[in-house]
Amino acid sequence: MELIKIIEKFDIDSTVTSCSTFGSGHINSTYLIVTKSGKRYTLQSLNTNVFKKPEQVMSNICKVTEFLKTKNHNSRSTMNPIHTKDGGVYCIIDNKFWRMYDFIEDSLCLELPENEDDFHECALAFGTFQKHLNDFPVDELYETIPEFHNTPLRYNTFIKAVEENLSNRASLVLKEIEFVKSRKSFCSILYDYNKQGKLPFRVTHNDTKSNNVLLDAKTRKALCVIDLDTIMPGFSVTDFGDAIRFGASTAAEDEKDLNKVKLNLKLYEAYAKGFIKGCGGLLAEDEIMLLPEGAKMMTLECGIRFLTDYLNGDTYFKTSYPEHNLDR
Ligand code: ADP
Ligand code: GN1
Ligand code: MG
Repeated sequence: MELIKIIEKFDIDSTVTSCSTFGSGHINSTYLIVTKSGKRYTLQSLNTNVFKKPEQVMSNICKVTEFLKTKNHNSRSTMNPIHTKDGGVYCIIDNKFWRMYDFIEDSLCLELPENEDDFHECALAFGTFQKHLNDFPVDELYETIPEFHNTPLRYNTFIKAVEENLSNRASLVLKEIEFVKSRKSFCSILYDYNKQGKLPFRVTHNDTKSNNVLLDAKTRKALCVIDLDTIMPGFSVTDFGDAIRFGASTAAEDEKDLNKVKLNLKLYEAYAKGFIKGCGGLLAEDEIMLLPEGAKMMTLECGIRFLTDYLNGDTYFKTSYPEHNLDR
């Protein structure tokens, strides 16, 4: 595909001098664009297999970023969508959906936090994000992926994948299937707390990996929350939990040697402190008590999703080799 044809649709400052693939997300395709003046942008093609109504994703992002700009006065602290020459914020070319953002300069994006201070900063960023969105008019948000963190529903989808066995791989993962099945009752506990009035829905990010937040490259302080496609109503404890799942692990998400995969409790503690601080008094006592359950839930849920995708033949997450989803 000729990227230049796409870039030309956007209202950017000067001629493009280079364009290269960028980042390690599992869903979208990202490119780094450099112009003659030295200004940089990220160009992304949104995965429309995952986001069925991409225009609704952009509507959420525009509303949320405008709202956040009233709270964050540093221009590097909020994502800035670039307009197209005809005044929109996306273009569709050859059935692909494209959008562009200002590249946030002098920033660091960590696959895994290097130390407790880094992770504390990630937590401050996501906690503050939640605090800032506390008075966002939630009715204006579309649910970009319905029931995204509904773990009981994810469990049912998994059982369906086991039964359908589309990839013929079920016999290879009997142990993993049993592991999930034996945790069926755990899957619904957060929804049970919600029904009892102990866990409210809030405006949450829903994809709080440490590579979805940028730190300032010089100070290593929290700078900007990115990857805003899944902002929807959700539980504070799942935002906490997904960050722990990914960032408090002693190894990468797809590490094959399970002896290397442990929960680093020092990182856990640093994140918990930063998140509660960032939320600035927003979290109720019950929510704080449920943070550890959020961490267990998101780890189980994400594992269920990877295993489901493995059973379905790798149709959702990007994979680099056949067993990738299973390793994850
Ligand atoms: P995905 O949904 O595929 O995870 P992201 O929106 O998270 O896509 O972008 C992928 C990567 O690109 C990020 O992890 C980050 O490294 C980088 N990135 C994305 N947007 C920006 C930006 N505006 N400024 C700097 N880096 C960015
Ligand atoms: C995906 O897009 P990315 O890589 O930030 C996924 C998350 C998973 C994560 C697992 C929209 O996030 O839900 O937790 O992979 N995003 C979507 O690494 O499904
Ligand atoms: Mg991402």
